[in-house]
Amino acid sequence: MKSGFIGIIGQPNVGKSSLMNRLIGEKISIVTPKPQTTRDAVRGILTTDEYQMIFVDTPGILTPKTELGKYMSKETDVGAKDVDVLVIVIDGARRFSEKDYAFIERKLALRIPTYVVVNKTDEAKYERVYPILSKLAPFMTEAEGRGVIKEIVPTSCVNGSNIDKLREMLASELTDEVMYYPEGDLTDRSLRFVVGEIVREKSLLLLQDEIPHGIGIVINKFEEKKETVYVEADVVCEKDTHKLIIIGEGGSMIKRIGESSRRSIEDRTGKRVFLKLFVKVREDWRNKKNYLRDLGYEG
Ligand SMILES: Nc1nc2c(ncn2[C@@H]2O[C@H](COP(=O)(O)OP(=O)(O)O)[C@@H](O)[C@H]2O)c(=O)[nH]1
Ligand SMILES: [Mg+2]
Repeated sequence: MKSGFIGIIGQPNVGKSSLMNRLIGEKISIVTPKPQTTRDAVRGILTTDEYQMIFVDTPGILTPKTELGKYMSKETDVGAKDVDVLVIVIDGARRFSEKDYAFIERKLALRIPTYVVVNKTDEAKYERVYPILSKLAPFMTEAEGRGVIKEIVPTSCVNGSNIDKLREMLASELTDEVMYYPEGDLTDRSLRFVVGEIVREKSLLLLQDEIPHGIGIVINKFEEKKETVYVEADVVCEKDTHKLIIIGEGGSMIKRIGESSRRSIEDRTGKRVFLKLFVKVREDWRNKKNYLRDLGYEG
């Protein structure tokens, strides 16, 4: 039985969370088309008879503009440190920039076994992916001051292409001989945290573009019983106008967010879920330490 930690890093929106979910075969991290969906380093755990892989999904590289941004940036660093293997994810459908190149070079200097995943191959034409591969080619050979990319793996989280192959490669890198988590654990996070993430995901998916980045969820009441889960949560936003939009006409929007969240939590737990949502305004909460703490973004 082998085990180890695998950090998943890269730019926002390239599919890091989707990749972790695919590798584990369960939805652990929330996924939306919007950048900066992931705010915390979330561990996803895959245990088989042969190994235990602990993936660390991260918010991704960003230049922090708010206190929340600083927190997210720290969480990304956490996910890239003290891991046994690094997976750098690139969006194959987007242009590969000098910044991407420099980022990979810096990570190779850490001399952690590194795999580069070129994701979204279902969307990316070969003409797009090829220049990326040729830019990465120099990293396949030794140079001073850095390690080499062990393998470049084109993947798709939509059709599952090369996911099994990548999982096998990563399994071959595991060297620890400890079970870090009990069999059956899918994440290091509590159900309470997961519920907050689900409500945030449904809010991001259902709301228009300008609001999502300013949304946070505070769980005020959480009672899990044998057959039921009872939750009361605040959907926190930054402006009165946002509050009106989140509530929607006659409460229609918050009702949709609530119903869609409830279904998702029921799927996850197999229990009957009672969910009450309240919309609150906290001006500029992303820059206020005490609000950030209430929202769970601490440290
Ligand atoms: N077409 C396509 N879309 C993908 C793929 N992987 C992820 N996505 C989409 O890309 C967006 C961002 O994904 P997410 O996993 O949240 O990216 P993250 O910010 O890097 O964690 C979502 O809309 C996903 O559905 C893929 O392989 N192909
Ligand atoms: Mg993510």
